[in-house]
Amino acid sequence: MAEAFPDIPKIAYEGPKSKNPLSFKHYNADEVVAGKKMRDHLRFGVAYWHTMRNTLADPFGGGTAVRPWDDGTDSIENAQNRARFCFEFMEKLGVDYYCFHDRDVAPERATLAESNKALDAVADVLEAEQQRTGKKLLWGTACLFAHARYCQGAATSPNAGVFAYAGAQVKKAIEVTHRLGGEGYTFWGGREGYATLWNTNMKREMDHLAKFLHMAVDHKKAIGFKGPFYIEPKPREPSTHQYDSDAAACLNFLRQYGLTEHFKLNLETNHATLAGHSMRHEMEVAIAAGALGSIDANTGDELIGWDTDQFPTNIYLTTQIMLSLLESGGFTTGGLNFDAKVRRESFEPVDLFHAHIGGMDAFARGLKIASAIIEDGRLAGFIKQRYSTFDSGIGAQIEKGEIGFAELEAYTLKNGEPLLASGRQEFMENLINEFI
Ligand code: XLS
Ligand code: NI
Ligand code: NI
Repeated sequence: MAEAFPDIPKIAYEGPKSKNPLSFKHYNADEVVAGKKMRDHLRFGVAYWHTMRNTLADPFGGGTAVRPWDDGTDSIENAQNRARFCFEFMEKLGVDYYCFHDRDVAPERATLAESNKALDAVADVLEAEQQRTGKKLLWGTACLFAHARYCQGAATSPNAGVFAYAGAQVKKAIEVTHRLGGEGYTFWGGREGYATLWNTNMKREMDHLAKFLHMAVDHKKAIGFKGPFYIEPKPREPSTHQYDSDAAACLNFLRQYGLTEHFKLNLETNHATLAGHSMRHEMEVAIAAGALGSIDANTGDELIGWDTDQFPTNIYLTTQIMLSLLESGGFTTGGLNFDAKVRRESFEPVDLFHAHIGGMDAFARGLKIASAIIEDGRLAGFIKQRYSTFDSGIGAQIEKGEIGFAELEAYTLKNGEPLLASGRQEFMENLINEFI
């Protein structure tokens, strides 16, 4: 089989002085930073839907992507070839993981049985390619938002037949993920929300979503799939409001319906900002609940109010992400999946390389900077000091839960006005910039 990227060699680390755009300036897979190889900290993944399937259409115009290896048909053969080319891409790029939706890798057919058969036929190739290359599946998922039957939701559709179809589809997607040794499985409920409350019974829809997720947990146990389930929060788009709107809403939903122990979160930068949060905020919410699972690494545009899914290049952003990640102990099953697409103007195959190389280098720098900040210790030292009144005396008693309002009143009557220290925000911002 001819190569998809015949002119592109394996991308090598050439260091910061290199002027070769098809080289890494900072990502050096086997270099040890903070006690671990960079590849093991970062666990990069290629998003099949963007890299292999996105035609780069937007609401104002059709696709522009030039992908000579794809014959444009929905034949099984084309799907299988595409799968092989995805592995060529990962090999040349030196990325260890990939993620897919069932309908990215294989075409949807007229019946569930035929669609499942198509998926199996492509999974055969994915499995063989994984064995050939050692590449791994970070997570799988089911596309419950593209087909017309899901226009009013999948697990939250008002139609029980649609709920059933979605369940059957997820059953198969989990099985295929399991077969391919997937390290996790993601639920992103793009249409699990509403377009208008005028036609919606929110309570009933949320109850249904919870039932659906419980069924998924039961099935996972039944087939022995050990990887975690992830919920991927997003506030809206395509729905007006998505029930999994942000990390806190997801965690509350999971808790309310007794699902907490079975789910972690897959956080996406662009979704965080759409929800009115920073990515670091979302990460800290998840980490505080012991629920950080994986990351969809991308970024939005400050001036465009939708999920533009751009490749992350902002070192300040990657530093924040890596700082929270390192402080939390790093990934176990998760990774940095580039849920990102090249711009519509960047239609050549080589642009896929530029995009991923840039994202990988940006995260490599974020990792090194975050590790240097931690090693330096001043940031953590300041924060520790800032809360030090809770380390002893009345503060320690509060944290231990030993006292109540009566003791606080007695303390305050005796001690009067507390002595407050500056928050030093500008000092801290300057300190971070020392490292960037
Ligand atoms: C869309 C989501 C989607 C999920 C997988 O906004 O990011 O791509 O990651 O279904
Ligand atoms: Ni995503
Ligand atoms: Ni997204």
